[in-house]
Amino acid sequence: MNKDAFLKELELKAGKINALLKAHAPAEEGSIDRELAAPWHGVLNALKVTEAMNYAVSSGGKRIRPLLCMETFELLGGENGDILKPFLLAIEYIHTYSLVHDDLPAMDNDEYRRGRKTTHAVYGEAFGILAGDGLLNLAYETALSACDFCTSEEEMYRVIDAVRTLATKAGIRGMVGGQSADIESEDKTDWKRFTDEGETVDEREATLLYINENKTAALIEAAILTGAILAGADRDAVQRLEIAASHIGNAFQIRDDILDAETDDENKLTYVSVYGMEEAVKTLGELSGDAIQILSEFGAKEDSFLISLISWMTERTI
Ligand code: GRG
Repeated sequence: MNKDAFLKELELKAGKINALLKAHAPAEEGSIDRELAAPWHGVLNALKVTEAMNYAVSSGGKRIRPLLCMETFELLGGENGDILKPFLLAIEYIHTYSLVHDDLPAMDNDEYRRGRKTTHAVYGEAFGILAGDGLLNLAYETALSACDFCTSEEEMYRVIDAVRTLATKAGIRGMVGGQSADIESEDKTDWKRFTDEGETVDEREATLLYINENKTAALIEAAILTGAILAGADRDAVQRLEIAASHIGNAFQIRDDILDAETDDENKLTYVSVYGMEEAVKTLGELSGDAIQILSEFGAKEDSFLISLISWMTERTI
């Protein structure tokens, strides 16, 4: 697919995800939420949290993760799109919550993201925290609503398996674990560890790889794996796709490190600071090539949107 055709298709597909997000945005005013908020309405601004959540979700992300989920579902022959949609929303809610919390003063302390004020910069720190909490819970509430659209017991099991995968990859064995390691690594200056055998090991590489795999790749894995599971992929296929998804996620982070290389403090743990620019570019190409190879085993064509999306993610300049 040539670049122009791809970008046009991307705009169209991301537009569909945006429309879905908009149609399902929690009501800031309106019947159900107003009823829930009624005892406080006019006394406390109980709906401020939904306003902050919607502000965060509607602020123009690329929607890469729901797109990966949708494309994988199609690649694996998924048929019931009604059980897929709740997961497209859930994945973007989790991604958005992670950005909102990452921007908080206690973490990265960023005032701007995607060219707009961050959620806490507009709504205050407490509402930055609460909007993230709200989005995380809404994600699981929404994903489980897929049960309402299951047409068989087997589909019900797929939904449960997909929710479990999402929760694992977003949690301590995934994104939260990676973010925690990233934060712990920030002030670390001595990376040497002495083993019981009396050897000295430098832990910079292992820590970096752990952070990249979990902070960034895990949610991309969740997107691809939930798409495959909902489409009915068997265990072997899911395991193989997990490898491809991990390569894509790690390549995406290396690209991010390359883009940030000029502005980053050189003590910061990044792929470029640990391995150097040349090695970073080489590994990025290998990871993305291996991922595309695996996806092609599942029938993805070289000129398909999915393969173009992966190339774009790993060659991106924004
Ligand atoms: C708070 C538990 C918790 C985790 C935060 C996402 C994250 C983990 C930190 C953000 C910092 C960062 C550079 C993460 C690497 C992954 C990355 C490049 C995220 C941005 O994803 P895009 O480019 O964002 O898909 P858009 O804006 O397009 O949605």
